[in-house]
Amino acid sequence: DAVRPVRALISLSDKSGLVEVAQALNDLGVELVSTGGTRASIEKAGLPVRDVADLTGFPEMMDGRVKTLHPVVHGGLLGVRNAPAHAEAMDQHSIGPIDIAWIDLYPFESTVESGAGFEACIENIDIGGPAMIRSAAKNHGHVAVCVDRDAMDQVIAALTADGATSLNLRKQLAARAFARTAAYDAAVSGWFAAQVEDAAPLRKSIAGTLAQTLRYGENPHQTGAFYRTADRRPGVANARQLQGKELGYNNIADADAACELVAEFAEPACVIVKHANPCGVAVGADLSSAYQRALACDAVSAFGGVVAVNRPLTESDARLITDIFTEVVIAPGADDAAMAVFAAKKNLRLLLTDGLPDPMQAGSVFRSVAGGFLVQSRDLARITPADLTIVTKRQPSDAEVRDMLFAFTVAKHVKSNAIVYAKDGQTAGIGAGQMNRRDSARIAAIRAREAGEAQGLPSLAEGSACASEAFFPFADGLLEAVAAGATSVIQPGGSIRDAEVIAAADDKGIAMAFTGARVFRH
Ligand code: 93A
Repeated sequence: DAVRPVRALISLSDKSGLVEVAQALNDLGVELVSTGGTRASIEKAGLPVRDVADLTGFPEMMDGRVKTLHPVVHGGLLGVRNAPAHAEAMDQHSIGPIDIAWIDLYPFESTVESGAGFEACIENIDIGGPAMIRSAAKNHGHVAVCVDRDAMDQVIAALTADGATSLNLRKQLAARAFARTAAYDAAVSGWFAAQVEDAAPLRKSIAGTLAQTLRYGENPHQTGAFYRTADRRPGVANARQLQGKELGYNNIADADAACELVAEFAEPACVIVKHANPCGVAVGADLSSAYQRALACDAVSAFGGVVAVNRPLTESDARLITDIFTEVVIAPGADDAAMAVFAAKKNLRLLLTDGLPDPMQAGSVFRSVAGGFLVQSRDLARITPADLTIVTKRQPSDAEVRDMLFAFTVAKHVKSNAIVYAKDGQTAGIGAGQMNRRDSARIAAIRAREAGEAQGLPSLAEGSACASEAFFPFADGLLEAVAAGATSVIQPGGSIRDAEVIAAADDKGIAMAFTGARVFRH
């Protein structure tokens, strides 16, 4: 199993450590063969090295695109030394064995990262390098393949100690080599898909790079990791963390939920999220007022929540937000004075996104199921006044229409069944994730009543718009909303009992609009 190497092929774009390794191999009596640039570096250090062109009998050509793609190179890497037919072929065609290959590949990933243009990225797709790495790794029975300096050091250590590489070591190196070429190809395919306008959005959004290994997943006994996709949408994955403890799995999920919702609003807005659902959402004249109004919806749930805003934060905003315990703040920016206020709260995680995710940007959403995963396009439903059909005798006022649309936008970001009461650009009560709509309507009513009580006011749902993210299958849910104080209702419509639900609305004298679009979220 031990291989005493006679010849090594070295082909590196990044020449750091090259001379040191070449010297070590030379001292160990291993002959060196290299491609143009690599050979020049070794020669400059005064060490003996052969040009691969001497072996192939062909010069490097086509701007280096073809330098090692030749039977003499691949035969030397792939030939099974103890297979008679292979040995005969090597003999017949003067193919000398190559026992060590150290190859690093053109720097495709860093070229893309640097923002280089299309042609430069294409030219940095290595063809000959991966071919050699795969040849050498396949033939690990006879060849030690190195894809980084660390692997090369392991080989030199083995040669220094035993004068040979063991099969066990060569197998480990081969596994690492195939992992490297797979990752390289994934980077190429992900980038390429993103260059093609109509490329399947799935390919574009699942081509991810590891952003962070998480301390754990949703629970401490689960592992977790965070990947960034190639579409570079502004938001939590591309945010800068300025301070605070390391982000956890749930922090990231909640920060995303908050940031995606707050980005829906044109006016200064604030969203407070707990357990993936908003507990307070409001717009205001400025962020401070939006935050105070969002907090007033449900100050109990807001404790330890995630706060998202859609404008850069100022000092006064930061003072208000740091008044209660908040886990994460995510904003497009923050001025120096605001950052100084946050800095005093060491544990608070401050994320700056330098932009907002475009709610209308196409993309894909995934969810795993046993033995597979589901993919769907992002929910791009956006309801405008023109989309509404008023189905009741009473027409809503302009203020009611504004509240309806605000409430429906929030409902799109609440787990189903979702009921949202809202008034004057502020949520009054949110009912999330119940298995029947009437319960969601009741829970939202309790929140609105308690929030009112906390401020010495009647229920915040008095005079509110009620949004339901899917149709009311019966009149009972609508009647709960009316009992809570709602004077207008917005819902998709489309139930076989719509007539019954409309009749109940007319009976109570409220205004109701159908959107025609459902915005489930599970
Ligand atoms: O252009 S290639 O795809 N065609 C080849 O035949 C080839 N052979 C080696 N790229 C090729 N390489 C790559 O050249 C290696 O992977 C290495 O990264 C680089 C080293 O080139 P040089 O020694 O000329 O600096």
